[in-house]
Amino acid sequence: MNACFMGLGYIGLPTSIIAAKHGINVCGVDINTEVVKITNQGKLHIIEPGLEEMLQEVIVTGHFKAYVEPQMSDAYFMVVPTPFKGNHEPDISYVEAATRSVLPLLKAGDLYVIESTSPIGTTEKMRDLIYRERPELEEKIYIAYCPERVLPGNVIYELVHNDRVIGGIDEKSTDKAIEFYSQFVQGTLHKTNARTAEMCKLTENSSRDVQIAFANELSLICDKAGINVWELINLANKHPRVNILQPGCGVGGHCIAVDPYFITADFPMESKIIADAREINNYKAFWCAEKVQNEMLKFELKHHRKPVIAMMGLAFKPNIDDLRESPAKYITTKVMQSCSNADVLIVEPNVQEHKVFKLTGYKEAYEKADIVVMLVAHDEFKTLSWTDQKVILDFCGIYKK
Ligand code: SAJ
Repeated sequence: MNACFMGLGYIGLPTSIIAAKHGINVCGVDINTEVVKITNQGKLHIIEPGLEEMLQEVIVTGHFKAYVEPQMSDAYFMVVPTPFKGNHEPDISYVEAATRSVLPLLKAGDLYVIESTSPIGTTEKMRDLIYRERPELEEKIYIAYCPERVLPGNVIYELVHNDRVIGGIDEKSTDKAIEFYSQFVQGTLHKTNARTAEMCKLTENSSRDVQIAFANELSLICDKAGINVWELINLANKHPRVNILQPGCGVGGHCIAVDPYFITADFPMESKIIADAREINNYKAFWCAEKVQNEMLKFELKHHRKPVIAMMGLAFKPNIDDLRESPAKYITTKVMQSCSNADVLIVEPNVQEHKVFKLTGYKEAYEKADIVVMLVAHDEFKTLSWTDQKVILDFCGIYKK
């Protein structure tokens, strides 16, 4: 069987490598020629443990090759980004462009699947586009939506073991897609229709956003009330039916901070909690930046000099090197802009070098700083002991015990 994956990013690349590892002849496509070049050299352009060895293996067996243009296959997978536009409206232009580029290759009996996170109705829109441009294929190809659920850093395991939801535009499409994924997925493949599968992906990430917003809201209340929010959540979670997540300096990444807008853009009247959660989580980062600025002013008034500040962490979550949509990065930038020459030491132990931020080692920054701002709960930071000699703003629960 030949399969063509459109998009060799954080999801498309691992999925196509796993498919190739299971004996499928894979053509991986990316519009970025550099990505295609280095992928064919057996090198990863993303960070994912264990994946590079697997890439080299499937290149040697001849099951995987990367291209700039799609090649004739039996199945086509759209695994391209779906960002949002300025007003938080979803932008499905990449899905559409990828679909248009496989259109001339489609033939009767082929499978077409969208994996990209998409607003409700996208699969039906692409079905209409395909049938409009290739009317002879109407009812002759299989069209389905199958979102991914993997957590970066644990992709190889999760791609194989997580359950998946698969929704076709009709039952035979669902069955055909299930047949494909069952070649390498060991988790259960759950059947539904395309619209439910699209909404399911948005629901999963919105649910997490709402739950984190609840924790972040508690952190704001507790700060005013003089209560340790970490102790509070720990105690509340002792109730058998309560399971509150952890507050932090905001919600980042390219999924949870983005996907809820795909619901709110289409259903603004109905999606009140989902919209509020987005606002609360965005506000939390702004609030953290204000807190730091206030502490800087207090320090200056008391000591008649500017403080040295350590901004601990830039990544969007603990123990990764991914800085995209990171609230820690936003807070650090805001503090730097307002610091009027105070000494700001920036720490990110998972990144060697950065184009914009001059990085300092975490121990050195901690030692030198008057104000230490814990932004991301990286393991390294947990080795730094609490001291009353410094002002420590712990936004991510390093010292929760
Ligand atoms: N966060 C908190 N408190 C928590 C948990 C997370 O503040 O208790 C923050 C993190 O620091 C981070 C953000 O939320 O800034 C998102 O991190 P995450 O670990 O919750 O999720 P992602 O974005 O890495 O991956 C999510 C996952 N979705 C769900 O857990 C429902 C993953 O399974 C999806 O595949 C991925 O989105 C995606 O691609 O959609």
